[in-house]
Amino acid sequence: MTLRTTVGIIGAGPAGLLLAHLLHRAGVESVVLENRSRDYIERRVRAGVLEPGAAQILRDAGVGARLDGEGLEHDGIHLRFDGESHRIDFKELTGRGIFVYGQQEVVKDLIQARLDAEAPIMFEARAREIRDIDEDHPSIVVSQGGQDELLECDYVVACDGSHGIGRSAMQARGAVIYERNYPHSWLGILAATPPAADELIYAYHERGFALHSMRTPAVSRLYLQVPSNEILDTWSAERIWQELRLRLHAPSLEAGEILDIGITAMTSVVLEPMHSGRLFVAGDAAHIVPPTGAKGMNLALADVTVLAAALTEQIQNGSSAALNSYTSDCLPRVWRAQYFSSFMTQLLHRKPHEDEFEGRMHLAQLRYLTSSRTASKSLAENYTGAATGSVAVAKIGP
Ligand code: RFL
Ligand code: PHB
Repeated sequence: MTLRTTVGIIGAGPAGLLLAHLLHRAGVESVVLENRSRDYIERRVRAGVLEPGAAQILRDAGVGARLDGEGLEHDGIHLRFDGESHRIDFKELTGRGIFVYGQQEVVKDLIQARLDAEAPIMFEARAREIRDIDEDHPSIVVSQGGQDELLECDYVVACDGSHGIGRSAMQARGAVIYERNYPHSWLGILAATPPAADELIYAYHERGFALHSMRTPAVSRLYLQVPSNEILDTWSAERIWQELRLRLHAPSLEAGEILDIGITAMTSVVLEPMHSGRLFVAGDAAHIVPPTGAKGMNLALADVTVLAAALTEQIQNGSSAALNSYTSDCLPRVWRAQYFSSFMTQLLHRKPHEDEFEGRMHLAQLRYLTSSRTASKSLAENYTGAATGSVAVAKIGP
C-alpha cells in the first residue's frame, strides 16, 4: 500500500515530535514514523536540562503547561572539587536560569498534542529505506507488523537519532562526519530518593566525575564516570551509592530503589551538511554531544524550530531561501555546543591514566572558573544557551 503526505518524519524523539507539531500548527501535513512502541518511548530515561530558549520554544508551541507547572526552575549549579563546593549563579551572571524537566515528559507532552490534533503517528513502524531523494516525491519504505508500505512525501526529515538511517543515507551522498570519542562512559541511575541538594552538582573527584541531578522532590537522577566498555554487572547498588556519596561529597545521599539504570558511551559527532536533495536530518541524527554540557535535547529542539519555519516557507510561499540555508543556519550553534560539551567533559573527567600534573591542571582551571567572574560568566552563558546568539559578521574575503 502507498501512503501519501507532505513531510515524512522518521523518529518520535523530541526532534521528530516537535517538528510534526510545529508543522501542524502552520497547516502543513506530516506523518511520524516511530520504530518503538508509545509506552517504550514515554518511559525512556534520558536528558533532563532545558535551556530557557528551549523552554520558550515549547511554550510558544502551546506545549509548555506541564513544564511550567512541574518543571524545576534552577538559578545555578554547584561545582565540587578538592573538598570544596562552589556555586555558579547563572541568574545573577546572565539573567537566565535553566529548567530541569525529563526528556520523557517532553515526549509525553508532544505525543499528547499529536493525538489531540488527530494527526498521524505510527508506532512500531520502522523506516527501512529512503528513496528518490533527488526527485520531487521522495519516499520511505516502512515496515510495520511484518508488512512493508511506502510513504510518499514531498520532503523527508530524519529525526531518527544516532543509530537511524538518515545519517547513513546522508553519508552515502557524500556528507562528512566529524567525530571524536572519549575514553569514558556514564553509568546513570534514576532512583526513588530525594535529591541531596537543591541544584545540580557537577563533581570532579580523583576517583572520577559524578553528577547529581533530579526529576522531582522524590526522584533523583545520578551519574558516575566509568571506563568506556564498562560492564554493568560489576556495579552492585551498594557500590553505586557508596561511590556517589564519595565523589559528590554528599554523605547524606540516601540509597533508594533504583528505577532505571544504564551505561552511555560518550562521543562527539557532527554531520555536514545537514540536508541533501529533499532529505533533511535533525537532532541526534545530525549531531551528538557528550552529555556533560546538557545540550543534546536543546540542539534537537532548536534544529527543528529552524526547519519547521523553512519548510512552511517553501510549502506555503514557494520560497526556498530558508530551506537552502538550513545547514548554515544550524551549524554555528551545533559547533558552539560541541565545543562547550567537549570542554566540560575534559574539564570534569579523569583520564584513564591521569597523572599528578594533569590533576593539578584540572584543579587550576576549576579554581579559575569559580573565582573569576569573567570565567564564571562564560560558563553560565554557554550552559544557559545565552552564548549562541548571532553576532554581526564582517566578511574578510573568500
Ligand atoms: P532521539 O530521542 O534518539 O529520537 C530518535 C527516535 O527515532 C527512532 N528511530 C526510528 N524510528 C523509525 N524508523 C527507524 N529506522 C528509526 N531509527 C530510530 C528511535 O526509536 C527514537 O525514538 O533523538 P532526537 O529526537 O534527536 O533527540 C535527541 C535527544 O534524545 C538527545 O540529544 C538527548 O537525550 C541528549 N542528552 C541530553 N540533552 C540535553 O539537552 N540535556 C541533558 O541534560 C541531556 N542529558 C542526554 C543526557 C543523553 C543521555 N543519553 C542516554 C544518551 C543524558 C544522557 C545519559
Ligand atoms: C540529567 O538530569 O539527566 C542531566 C543533567 C545534566 C547533564 C546531563 C544530564 O549534564
